[in-house]
Amino acid sequence: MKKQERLRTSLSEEIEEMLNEQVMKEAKSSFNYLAMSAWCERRGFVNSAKFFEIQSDEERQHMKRIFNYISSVGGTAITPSVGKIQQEFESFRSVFEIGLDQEIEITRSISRIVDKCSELKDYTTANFLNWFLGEQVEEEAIARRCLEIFDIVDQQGLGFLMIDREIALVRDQAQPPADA
Ligand code: OFO
Repeated sequence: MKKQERLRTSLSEEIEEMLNEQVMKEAKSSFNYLAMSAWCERRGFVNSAKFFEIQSDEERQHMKRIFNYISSVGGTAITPSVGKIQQEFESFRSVFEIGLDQEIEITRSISRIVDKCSELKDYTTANFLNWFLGEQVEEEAIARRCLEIFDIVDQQGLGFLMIDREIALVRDQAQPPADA
């Protein structure tokens, strides 16, 4: 059956597997951001809660974009299981550090798929993934800017309040990728 299905798609088994793994990573990122949003909300950091909620929605869009691509080129898109999601965080700052690490890992993961696409001459998928590479430049810049705010502002009492206010502005100030 598997062989029969492969005859109907130009997608190699290897790339299909990597794309499905990426679907899972985007879904996990979405849930991670949702947990971060709830953590911020519980501590009264309402702007940061909103910030992470938006991030979560975006990751879900990314997941769907890849999921739909797999289907549209005749592959088998797999609904992901994401495992356990971290709900508690050491500090306000650590939430943003984890966010940046997550974005960096996603960038590397997409780059690995693009590498594999070059090796297998799958230019269609490489072209599809280009959009994600542009998006990652923006997302990493946003996450780094958030951490810069922590570096600039004194991290206690009123400082936390200022950080939370500044976080509300970060997405508006970010430059969109050229082809977004
Ligand atoms: Fe979809 O991982 Fe970032 O934005």
